[in-house]
Amino acid sequence: MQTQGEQNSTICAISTPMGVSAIGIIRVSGLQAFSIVQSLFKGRGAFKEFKTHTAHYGEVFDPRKNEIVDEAIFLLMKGPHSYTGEDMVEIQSHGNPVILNKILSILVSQGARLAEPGEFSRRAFLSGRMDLAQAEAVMEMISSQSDKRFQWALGQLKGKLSERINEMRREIISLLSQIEASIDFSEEGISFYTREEMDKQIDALLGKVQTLLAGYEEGKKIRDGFTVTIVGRPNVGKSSLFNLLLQEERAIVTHYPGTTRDILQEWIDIEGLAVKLCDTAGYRKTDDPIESEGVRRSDSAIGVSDLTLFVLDGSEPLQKEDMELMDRLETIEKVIVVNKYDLTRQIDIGLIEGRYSDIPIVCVSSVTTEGVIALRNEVKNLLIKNPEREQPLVALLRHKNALTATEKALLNAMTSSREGASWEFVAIDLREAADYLGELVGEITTDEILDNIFNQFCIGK
Ligand SMILES: Nc1nc2c(ncn2[C@@H]2O[C@H](COP(=O)(O)OP(=O)(O)OP(=O)(O)O)[C@@H](O)[C@H]2O)c(=O)[nH]1
Ligand SMILES: [Mg+2]
Repeated sequence: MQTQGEQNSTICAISTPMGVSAIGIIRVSGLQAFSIVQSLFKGRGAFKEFKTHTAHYGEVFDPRKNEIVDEAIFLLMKGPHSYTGEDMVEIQSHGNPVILNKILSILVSQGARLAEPGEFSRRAFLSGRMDLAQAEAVMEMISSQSDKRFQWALGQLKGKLSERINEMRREIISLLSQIEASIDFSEEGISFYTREEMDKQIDALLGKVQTLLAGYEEGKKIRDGFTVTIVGRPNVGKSSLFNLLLQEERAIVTHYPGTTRDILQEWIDIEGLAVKLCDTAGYRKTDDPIESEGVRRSDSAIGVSDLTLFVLDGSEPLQKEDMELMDRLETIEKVIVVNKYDLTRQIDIGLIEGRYSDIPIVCVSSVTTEGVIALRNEVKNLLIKNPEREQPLVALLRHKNALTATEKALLNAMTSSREGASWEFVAIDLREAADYLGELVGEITTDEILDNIFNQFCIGK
């Protein structure tokens, strides 16, 4: 928890990664930002007279030693129109850690304090520049490894989720004021809402909350990544397909059946989605203890997958073991991949289509790469069920928990209302629902919640 003094102090941090680079950036924010930076600025003009959002060339001067440290560009932003909402300066010097640390130490000697992780964003939240869900989006954007995750985080930063939450919260508050009016005028026999009207309104709100919650599983996967596992009997070309999708000769490929014994996992990008791709040991009944363990491991990998690529060898007729494995995968979402399509076809595709009519089939060659684009598209379409989603996506556990609590409070309100409980009881549950939504966007918050969120940020953000 921060004291008032700590919150009012001027903070500084290196905001670029530590290492040698063309430029490095130091951020300074707070009431004294301009006067502190002025004391190490050797250039034309004075910070208190500069216009906001202007850049100034100057030398960085160490008043303690009376020496020049570097040349830099000083970007000045006056509060409230800055990231933190306070007066800010960004010093762009040469990207050498020795220089950057030297500048930092001068700033501290002149009265600034080293920023804690996420403190710039915390100040942005406290000054009302962004709400809590938006502040969380900042961190998500920084750590995004895939395009889809980045797009989701950007949508949240732009307030997509917050708007929806605030809208629902306003609706609940308006219901509450109707109830209060009904209570106030109840002695005169005036009621502003009938029970049916109230039920309808609560039901509509519940629907909105449940729609948001329904997107959580997909949102979580977009954030954390999907798992796709390649399965099939030995020698059908699983490892060859794994290498092809990975674009790297990662797995050992030989013409000996039973080559892969352990599970190999690598992250790949499938049309903007982060996917953990797993190659497994070929499925067959065997007395070899190593291979049996491989098959057992394949089974558990399949159990935690979002999708399996069930590989068949197109240059051979369908085998008993293929069908046995297919039965084992009955409840698992899958794509049938007919591999070795460059060779003379022996497999009867019509037979497979007839037998497994509801499972998509893609023909590929791991040698010529034919069909791989179609396979990637199929995988993406199966992982993302609702590409045209208009609803903001909920992907953070904190948001899911707040929405689940809101849902529960609304259900309680609904039960009270239907059972004819007094308006006061309905109001208590509705007030609770509004508070949970308020927590999500940070209208209602505690230092503990803020510490939990911002401590996960990096220093300098
Ligand atoms: N012509 C042709 N050969 C392929 C293709 N895919 C794989 N092969 C060959 O098939 C043999 C087996 O390939 P792997 O990728 O090791 O097969 P696997 O399914 O991983 O085999 P196990 O690890 O033993 O279960 C190798 O000789 C590959 O070169 C393909 O699309 N076309
Ligand atoms: Mg293999």
